[in-house]
Amino acid sequence: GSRVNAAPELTDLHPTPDDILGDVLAGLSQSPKRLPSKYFYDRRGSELFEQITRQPEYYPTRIELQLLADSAAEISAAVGPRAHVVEYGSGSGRKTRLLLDALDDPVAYTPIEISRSALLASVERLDREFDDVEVLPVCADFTHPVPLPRPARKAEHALVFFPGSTLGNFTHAESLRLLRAMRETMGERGGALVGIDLQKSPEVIEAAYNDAAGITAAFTLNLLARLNNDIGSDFDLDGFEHRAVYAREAGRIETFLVSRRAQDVVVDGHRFHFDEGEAMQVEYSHKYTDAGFAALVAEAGLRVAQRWNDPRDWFGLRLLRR
Ligand code: AVJ
Repeated sequence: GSRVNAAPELTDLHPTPDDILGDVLAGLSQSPKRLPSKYFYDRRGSELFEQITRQPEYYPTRIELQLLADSAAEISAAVGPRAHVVEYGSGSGRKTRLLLDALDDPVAYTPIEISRSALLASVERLDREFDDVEVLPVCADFTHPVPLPRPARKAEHALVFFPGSTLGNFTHAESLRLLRAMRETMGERGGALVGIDLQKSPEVIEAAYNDAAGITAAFTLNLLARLNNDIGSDFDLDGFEHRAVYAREAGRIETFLVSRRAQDVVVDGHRFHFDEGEAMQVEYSHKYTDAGFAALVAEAGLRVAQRWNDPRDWFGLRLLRR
């Protein structure tokens, strides 16, 4: 942030109730029914997600933080000086802090985050901690084109930062669209630093999405509470339960909200019937192989320029270039 005491100005493109309603009606009209995982992240959802990252079973965050700390010097050398860092889904900003600390004279930081409360809290702290980095926050759904703020000081290149294996929450087609958008943002000389959760024992993966304390279940169910609040739907939170299973062939966690009984839900005057045991799909979390990830980015016109894994090969960081 700047050395003077002005709070960074927020570009607020938060989805409107109509945006949310449109997505929800479209998803509930499909068979099987589905809801977009991006709507997990209201104030409460972002808080619950932070709690998930502290559960003993949820390994990705701990490993990625360690990997960022251990690889800081190599990442900095590979990225080069005076970057404009653009982060997709920045959340609490815990990983950002490590990256900005590692990089050589980063010029600006643009977090793009759908949760306004999480974004405001994280930029307030980062702006105070990094005097020489211009913080340019954008509250937006990063799956839609987002106009990038221009830093006052000229950056040498853009670095897209996409940690957390958030890419894994998207289908193959959606991932390609995102990677191609990142390729545009990067420009000719820029790069992207992407975190990917790697394939491993299904027991380990399933436990991470079914923590014993029930935080992930509360996180999944909060989606319904959030929709009730924001678009006036009448989901009965006691009428659904969390289910997360690892689909080996697809290499992904599939999370569902399962209807405990036959019931109807009304959304903006539209009635949707759920059978007893009907599973509504709410999130994917893809787990990657090295070859699978390299093939995916190649399809988007990118290549893996450098790679870092933890010692057990559970989680990886990949530097992508054109
Ligand atoms: C947001 C991608 C980091 O898919 O692992 C965690 C979200 N959902 N537990 C993931 C999530 C349930 C998470 N990321």
